[in-house]
Amino acid sequence: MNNTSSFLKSLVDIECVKFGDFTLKSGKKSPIYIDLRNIISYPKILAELSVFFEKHISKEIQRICGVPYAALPMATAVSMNTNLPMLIKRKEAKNYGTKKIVEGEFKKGDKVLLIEDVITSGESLLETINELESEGLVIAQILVVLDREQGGSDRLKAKGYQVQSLFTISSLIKILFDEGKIEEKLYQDVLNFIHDSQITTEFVKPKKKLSKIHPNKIGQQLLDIAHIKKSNLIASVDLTTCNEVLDFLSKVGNGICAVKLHVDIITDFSPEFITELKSIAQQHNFLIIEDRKFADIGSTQLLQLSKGIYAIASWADMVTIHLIAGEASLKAIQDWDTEKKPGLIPIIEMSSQGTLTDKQYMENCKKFLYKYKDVIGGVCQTFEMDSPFLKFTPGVNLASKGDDKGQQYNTPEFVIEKLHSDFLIIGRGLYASTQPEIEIEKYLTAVRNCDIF
Ligand code: S5P
Repeated sequence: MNNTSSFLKSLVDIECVKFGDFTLKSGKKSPIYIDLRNIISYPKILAELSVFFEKHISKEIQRICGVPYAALPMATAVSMNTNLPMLIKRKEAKNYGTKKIVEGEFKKGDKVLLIEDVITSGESLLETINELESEGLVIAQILVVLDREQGGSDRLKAKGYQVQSLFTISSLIKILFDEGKIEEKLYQDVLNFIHDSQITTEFVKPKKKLSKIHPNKIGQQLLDIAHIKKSNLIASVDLTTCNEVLDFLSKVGNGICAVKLHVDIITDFSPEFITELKSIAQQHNFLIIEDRKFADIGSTQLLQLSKGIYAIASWADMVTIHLIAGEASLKAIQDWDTEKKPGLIPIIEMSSQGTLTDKQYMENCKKFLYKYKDVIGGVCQTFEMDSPFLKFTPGVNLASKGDDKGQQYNTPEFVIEKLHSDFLIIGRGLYASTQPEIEIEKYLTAVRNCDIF
């Protein structure tokens, strides 16, 4: 028996891997149960595990960090054997003294090996990655003891992280079966279980095509443009002078179906800017979204839409709106009897780290969101919009995973194939490029390869 087989058999012996009839948290039945926490009661086995890890550690690694809690003793063992210093990421920042989230010595740019016990959805790994990265650390390698093969590694891959696992469930049970430790029926049951228990959240659902029909006139216009131009890209232009905005749009206009502005950050705004903007939009055939994120009582919102130097409703095809003020604030716009009214794109779920738009918030939005015909769709990440409402997703970037101010990015492929978004909102990925006219082609290729048109 080789080292791998004897190690895996010992995991069964110490009941870190159990077979039977288990009911998971989700209510689903499982023939296998894995909990590697018990390994701390068997120091010899923990030491053996450390040797498996050590074989894979890349030379550039400067720090080791375990995802709390199960992987902390594993990281400690590896650290002691390799003499690589360890870091601990706290579950919560201390609310006294230094308020540190990462304990141990490090400097920005240090290359970290992240160690995890089991990967299922990849959620806790992602959380740890975000926190370490926001401290300036670089995730150079991720090693996991066991991959449950339920889609977690793919999810991380889509975000640009390669997960290396020492073992997978299927390799584990194959070895146990070959060694006569489990019967063929159990072997098959576990394989079927893996097959049937792919994570059915945001990232493992079938592909969808961009719809062609929308009940709202502006929604329909947006879909028509997207299909004609074979582009579901919305350029978010957070530039601060009229010329910069217009110049940028003249470079990317042919590749986008809409532009999203924050008009209030333009330092030299004048009504002429709007005239020129509309002319470029017409020339290149794209719509205009003002990302005003209204978030007030209904009557104030109507004033904000129609008055002031921006008079947004007079030129924006669509506007964004928070639903924090409740249903009445949406209804006020719906009931507003005016000649020109923009389509509404409520913000249901934000892309930023630590956003308060949790599941409960989204469920509350859902209770009234679909009742209003001015609503075209919503800004969201994992939240699934009911058809025919359209899903708009910001936080898209081909080259970056986030910034140091809370933004979190996904790749275009991930956003379309795993989050099932209809429209991708891209800001710095385009406007911060020195050659946006070349950069947009990369985004267009990425979305066209997803086969949604
Ligand atoms: O959750 C959100 C909602 C929005 S509208 N997260 C976001 O980033 N946005 C906006 O999308 C944000 O205000 C910015 O204008 C754009 C993203 O820009 P980027 O440079 O980070 O791509």
